[in-house]
Amino acid sequence: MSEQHEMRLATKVIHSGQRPDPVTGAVMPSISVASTYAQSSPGVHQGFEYSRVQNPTRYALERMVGGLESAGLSEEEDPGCGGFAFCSGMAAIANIVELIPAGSRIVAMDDLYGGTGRLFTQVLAESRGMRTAYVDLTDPAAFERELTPETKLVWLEAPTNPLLKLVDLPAIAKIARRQAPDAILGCDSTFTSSINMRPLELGFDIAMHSSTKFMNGHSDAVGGLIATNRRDIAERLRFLQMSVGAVLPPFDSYLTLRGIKTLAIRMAKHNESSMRIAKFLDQHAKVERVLYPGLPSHPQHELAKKQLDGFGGIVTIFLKDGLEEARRLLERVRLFALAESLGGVESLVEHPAIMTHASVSPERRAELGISDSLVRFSVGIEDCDDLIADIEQALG
Ligand code: P1T
Repeated sequence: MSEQHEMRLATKVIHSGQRPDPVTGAVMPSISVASTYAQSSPGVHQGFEYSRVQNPTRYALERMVGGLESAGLSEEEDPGCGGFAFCSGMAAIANIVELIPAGSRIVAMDDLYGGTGRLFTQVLAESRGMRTAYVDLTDPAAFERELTPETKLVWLEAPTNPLLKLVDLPAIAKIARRQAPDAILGCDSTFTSSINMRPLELGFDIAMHSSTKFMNGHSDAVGGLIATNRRDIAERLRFLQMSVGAVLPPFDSYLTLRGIKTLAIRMAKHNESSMRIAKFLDQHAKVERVLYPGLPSHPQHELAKKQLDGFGGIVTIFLKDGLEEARRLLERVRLFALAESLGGVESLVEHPAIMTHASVSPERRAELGISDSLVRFSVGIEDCDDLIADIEQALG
């Protein structure tokens, strides 16, 4: 691993945790589909017993994730070097919450993917008595007020979905370590991928991705990834992965690993084109306001410059004319597909209030500012001039 720490990210995405097949020399792992492995005597095997527990293709992906996120665990400490692959982003988050006792308090960012809030409030509150306080973590003082010693998990996204709010991770970590030393600090890094930000390097315990998005990047596999630099968490999470069984299957593990190989060049293009599109939209007469961390008008632009290695592939706008205008835009786009999800090579656009954040109550959406005039673009890696032309014609 020490060699891998010296690699830069564009090299890590190709080589982290990878080695040629010891038998054939193949430079990519095979898709290992066997559900079980032969033993020479009961309990005597080559480290593989049953595919839910150990799978070589999944391990190759997991070691990649551990390396990308600077988890720093050796293969002896954890077979995935601190990286874990689950069958969806939601399954990854659900397993993380299994790390803390029933009845625990969670302090979470107020702006979250709708499905995450639904899991905390409509599932885990009932099944495990979890109590979640939603706080605007852009304000560390507000976080400090909500943080009790009973808090067992701090959960946030940065930038958030869909409002692209940023959180000062080292500042949050400092307060949490002082006031709630038992709390596990987790960051959903879906919007940055491992290229634009790495939470473990900023004092957090867990980085998590919906790999359905940028990490895989090709809109052809649903998955969730986790990395941790804490041995105790890795050990428990490995146990949970085996016990709960929400593992990423071999073929999806292979696709995700293949996708990650181009992550660095894809993110460079997402970052570059999104900046251009954000500037274009910022000048457009029908647009009320553009939210993009790379624009000086973003309220946390200075933090974005400090904390992010790229401003990301998502641009969110408020239109002047509300739902009518939003509908017209969403029905008229030709290259951008009107669809949920984000982070793929193809450009997507969606309406958070009706689509991804429909599970957030209308009152809560109003409080947060997820209005009917809000539209979220996921900028793909097509020629940016074509994308701008598409938005221009759709806005009429
Ligand atoms: O869809 P799944 O792989 O289970 O991941 C859920 C998830 C978790 N975290 C964030 C920040 C997400 O954005 C998502 C999924 N989001 C969408 C489908 C979306 O369009 O926003």
